[in-house]
Amino acid sequence: MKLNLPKIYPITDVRISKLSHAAQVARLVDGGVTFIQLREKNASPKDFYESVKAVLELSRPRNVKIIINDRVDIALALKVDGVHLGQGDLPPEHARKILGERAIIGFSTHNLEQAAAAARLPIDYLAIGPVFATQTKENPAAAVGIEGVKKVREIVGDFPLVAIGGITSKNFREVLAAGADSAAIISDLLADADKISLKLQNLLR
Ligand code: 3NM
Repeated sequence: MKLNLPKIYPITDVRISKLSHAAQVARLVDGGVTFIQLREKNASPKDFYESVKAVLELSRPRNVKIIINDRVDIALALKVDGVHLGQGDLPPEHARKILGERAIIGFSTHNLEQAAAAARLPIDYLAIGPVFATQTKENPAAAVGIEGVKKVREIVGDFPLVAIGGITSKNFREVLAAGADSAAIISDLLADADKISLKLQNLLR
């Protein structure tokens, strides 16, 4: 079944928010978010596992979907809703075999060729990025811009499409108008942790 993506797709970041994953999720959920990716590039697998467990205690009773970045093992261990994989992670076909048909699998792409190839994989959505310059990801690919999002939309038809990289409350409407179903956002939402809910109000309005 085709995945129905929400317009805003927040991704957690402990360094940027200076909050635990669970504290970020609590604020995001209070702000009305229903779909969140947990991204952790620094903690040990055990610490990330514990963080995910704490998040699930909060998110499950509230019906919020949680997607884990990279770690198929942790997603499987905790029966999380899904995973988001990068070009260098376990290939999506294998993640699908491990996690089963019901898991949500997202896959990052950084150019038109990768996006075209991704649309033929057993995934639920693909992400294109960075759309704009970003400080959040190490060694990002070249920004594809609004034109890149439009081209990916043309190439992938109605495949669920997330745009990521440098998206803010100022440019996210343009990104959606270019054809993205959803805008994934880290720093603009989380950099000032006390304003997460205000930022969301502005975005979701
Ligand atoms: N992936 P911000 S860009 C995690 O291009 C990530 O695939 C990207 O953070 C990609 O909203 C990116 O702070 C960082 O720019 C997004």
